[in-house]
This record gives sequence, structure tokens and C-alpha cells, in this order.
Amino acid sequence: MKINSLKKIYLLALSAFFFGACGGGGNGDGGGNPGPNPIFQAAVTYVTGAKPEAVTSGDFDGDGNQDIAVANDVGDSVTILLGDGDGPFSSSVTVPLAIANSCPVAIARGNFLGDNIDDIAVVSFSTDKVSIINGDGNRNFIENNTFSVGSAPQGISVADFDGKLGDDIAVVNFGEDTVSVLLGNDIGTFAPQPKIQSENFKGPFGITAGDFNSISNTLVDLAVVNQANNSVVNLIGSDTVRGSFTPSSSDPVGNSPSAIASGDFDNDGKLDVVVANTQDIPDPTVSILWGDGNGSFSSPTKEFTMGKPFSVDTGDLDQDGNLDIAVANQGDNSISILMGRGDRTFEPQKTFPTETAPSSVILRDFNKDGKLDMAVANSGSDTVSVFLNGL
Ligand SMILES: [Ca+2]
Ligand SMILES: [Ca+2]
Ligand SMILES: [Ca+2]
Ligand SMILES: [Ca+2]
Repeated sequence: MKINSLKKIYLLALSAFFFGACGGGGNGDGGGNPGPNPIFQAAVTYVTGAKPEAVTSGDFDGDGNQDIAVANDVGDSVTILLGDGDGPFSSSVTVPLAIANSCPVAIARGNFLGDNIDDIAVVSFSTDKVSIINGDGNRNFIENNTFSVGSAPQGISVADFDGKLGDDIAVVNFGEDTVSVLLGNDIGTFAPQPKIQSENFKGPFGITAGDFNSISNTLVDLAVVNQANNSVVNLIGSDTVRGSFTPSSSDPVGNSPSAIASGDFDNDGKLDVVVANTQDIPDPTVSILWGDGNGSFSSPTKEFTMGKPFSVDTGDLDQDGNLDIAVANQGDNSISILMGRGDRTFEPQKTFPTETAPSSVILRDFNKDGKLDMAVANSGSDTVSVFLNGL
């Protein structure tokens, strides 16, 4: 009897650890994966903090080599892997966050301090904050400042929204169906803007920046995926009040979208988006929505992935001039690569096994050979895997 009740407590504690207060995805469930594929070399895997939920990259120590930063959902920290420029990451630094149980779930690179060293913005789901982490160029990093956003923030996008010095930040607030905008002033502080509201925001989870109405102007716009109403909402950047945005079109995607990335996949000069539909069951997909250059999308198409696609990035992996797509499939421990043909179609997915519950994927050039490589945060294994381009 006693043994049974102890076991129950243990199981409850374990499930609280995995599915507790923090946002983000669940565990992977194993399953078979097709064999290796020559797009990438064999992965090299690095230890992170607990439940690495999101990954980004930048040159955070200013040595000219790309580094990797990971938001650890459990334990209030960011892991920075310092790159050598030829592929390996020989050392790592753990940067603690000041507030306990903050649950950092999203992360982005930006230039917020005007010192030409990349900085890190990290979104904490449980404290409704964005923290800025700065390096001193000597591999010392600190959480410099925190800024309030809305309730239960989930996704972040960093770009120059207002045309002034210093990168700006947009965050989707999952808990209150709003978007927060912080306009940077290049000294590490921000001017918060009125929260953006829309009746079409329902469980906003991911956000990307891009010029979606390029026919009208060259200002940065935003696009938000909403988990609760399966939509993409476009936010058009104002050309009179720089750094403010007005919700415009809303377009349907698949079931429970978690992530969005932008790129011109059909080479028509108009920006498109790709969306990871996390709960398209039994046939998981990404949706690609084709931009019309006026801030709207049309003729969405779908491509198959593996189970529970949760994160997406884009880049030209084979340098054929057509953007390709990488998708982290959290439900079956794999990455899907969709090679673009440039004509609104993609080759059937090629898949790569990962460790447990890949929650975030980025395509960047880590070894300075001009070819995009891939980093994947494995939230169930407490690791990041780096795949160098093998093409
Ligand atoms: Ca570096
Ligand atoms: Ca296009
Ligand atoms: Ca390509
Ligand atoms: Ca490379």
C-alpha cells in the first residue's frame, strides 16, 4: 500500500515536471525514422539546461563566429554554446535568469545595445517578461534588463520596426490574445507601445516579421499564428506612426498552428509564410500561404511532415535559388526537410532523426562555408543537435 502511494506521488511529480506550469510542447512518443540523408552530415549533440524549448543563433561574444543560444524552459536559464567558426562548439556558458520559475519558452537574436555585439531576447511564459541578455565581448554574459509584456507570452520576433537605431521586439501574448511591441532605443531599453488587439487573435502562439505589403511600401509588417482559431493574422506596419501595426487579413491554416516563418518560396517577389500545423492528425502538415504583395495571402497549399510539427525555419539549403523548409516534428523525434522547387511545390519530405521531442529548429551557417546548417533543440533530451550541411 505504502509503496503504491509513493509510486503515485512520484508519477505525479514526474508529470508535473514535464507538463507543469510552463507553456510549450509535450514529450515525444518515439517511433521509427527513415535513415540518414546526404543533405546533412551526422549530428553533433551538446548538453543544455532542462527542457530546451527554443533555439536561436548569433555572434554573442563578438569573435566573428556564430554561437547558439537556448531557452531552458525548466530551471530559469539560457545556455550559450560558443562557436569556433569551423563547426564545433567547444565551450558553453549558462546564464541564469533572476526570477524563479520564469519558464523561458522563446528566444531571439537582436542588436539592442549599439555595441555591434549580438544580444539575446528571451521570453518568459510564467512571469510575462522579456529579458535582454548582453555579452561584454569577453564571454561574460548577464541578464541586463527585463521588460513586461502581456499574459503568458509564447513567441517573439525581432526586427527594426521603426527605422531608428536599435532592434525592436514583438511578442505574442497567448494568455490574453494580444501582441506586445517594444521599440528599442539602442541603449538596451525599450519604449513599450500600446498592445495590439484583434478579434482574430485567439491563442496567438508564433510570430514572424517581414514586408508583406511590398507593393505599397518597404516597412516591416508582422504575421501571427493563432492556435485556438487556426489562423494567420497579418499586421500591417503603419507608414505614418512608425512602429505601430494594424491587424488586416485573417487566413485559415491547419489545426493548432504553433510556428510561422516567412520567405518568398515561389520567387515572385512577394513574401509568403509557412506555418507548422501541430495537430493535423493523422496526416501532419505545414501550410504555405502565398503573399499577394498587398498584405494578404491567397491559395494556401499544404505539405506533409511527420508527427506534431512544432517549429519551422526556412533557407536555401542546396543553393539552387529556391527556399527550402525545415520542420521540427515534436511528436515523433524527427526533422522534415522540404526542398523547394520555386513553383509553389516542394519535393516530398526528407526526414532526419533527432533526440527526444524536438521543439525548435533554425537554419544558419555555423562553419562559415556559405552553406546553411541546422540546429535543433531537443526538449525531451536536454540537448541541442547541430547538423552541418553535407551538400
Ligand atoms: Ca561568437
Ligand atoms: Ca512569393
Ligand atoms: Ca533550395
Ligand atoms: Ca555551413
